Amino acid sequence: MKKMKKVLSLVLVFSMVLALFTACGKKAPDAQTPAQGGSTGTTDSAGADSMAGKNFAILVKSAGNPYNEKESSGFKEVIEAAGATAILKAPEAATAEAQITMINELIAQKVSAIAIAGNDFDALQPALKKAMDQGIKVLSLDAAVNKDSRMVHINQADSEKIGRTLIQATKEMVKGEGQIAILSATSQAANQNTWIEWMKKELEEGDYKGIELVKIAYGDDEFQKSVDETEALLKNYPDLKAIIAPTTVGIAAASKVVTDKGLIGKVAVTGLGLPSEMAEYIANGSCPWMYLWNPIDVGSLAAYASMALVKGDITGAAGDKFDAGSLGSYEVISAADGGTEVLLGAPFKFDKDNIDEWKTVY
Ligand code: RAM
Repeated sequence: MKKMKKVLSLVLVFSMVLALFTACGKKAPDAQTPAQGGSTGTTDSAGADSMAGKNFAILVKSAGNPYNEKESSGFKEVIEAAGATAILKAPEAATAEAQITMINELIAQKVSAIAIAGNDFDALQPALKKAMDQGIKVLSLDAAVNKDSRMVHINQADSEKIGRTLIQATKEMVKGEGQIAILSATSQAANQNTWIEWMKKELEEGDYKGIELVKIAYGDDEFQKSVDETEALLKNYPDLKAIIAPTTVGIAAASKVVTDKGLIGKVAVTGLGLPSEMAEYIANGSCPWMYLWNPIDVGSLAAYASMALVKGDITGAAGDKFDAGSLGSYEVISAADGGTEVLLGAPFKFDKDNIDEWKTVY
């Protein structure tokens, strides 16, 4: 019953995403097919024999971020269904130093694989290379580490589409006029930085004469810091018309501040948000609409890729193919940073019409 509802809502969102993008005359991101989303209820136990007794680690950016917890839960479910052990790690703060300590602990534990959402693109290289030199399979998910620090990256959605879509959405929200700001995660986060680069490119290349990007602020994926940074933006730029937060922590904090200060309708918030955290802000109009993918599926796909690397089914080279259970089959492709990646799917658009269907899913 629950599964059926999930499938139905996926079909609903799939058609809405297409309809909405088409209606706006914008290039739609390749919409995620129902078969690729919301897969968490069904994992297969294929490969259980060969995986038994092995330890698979996931090391996310930081603790206390529900997005990261959902990634880890998707990872754990798939690993345990295969008869192996999942080790879930999350540092207190989203720093490279804290992750390096944890990588060294995992090397000492002789885990079979480490899936990491990197807090820095380059700084983890010595630790991750050491892991790979000892036969540990290393992959990144969510936030990539550089190509020499990983065998493959699990990318949640096309970075260019995320960046460009967020600017196009903001233009629509501010009716083509006004100052806008970005509230990001940490200044070192590779995923946010890539999306911001694409936002800047869209601003340069498109028709955005009336729009001025005044500031990029960093809330470090900490709720209170993101609140403080939002308040500073509103104080320093009293004419600000929109805040783009490409982080689930930042978008919720910015929406709360705009709501608490009575600025709904004056300052629009958009970005990447968890439906469960953003439903109230989409309902009250502080965030007219936003985007995201299924973070549980990001973790699940990383788990399937980890096992495929350990089994030797893939090496992480472009053209490698592997089975990701109910998520479907995936192919390793070349990534823009010179390494390789696996692309989960397309982002969904969440607005007043569909948010209630999603707020209980993730
Ligand atoms: C935050 C994290 C994560 C990112 C999401 C959108 O939770 O920074 O890395 O993918 O936002």
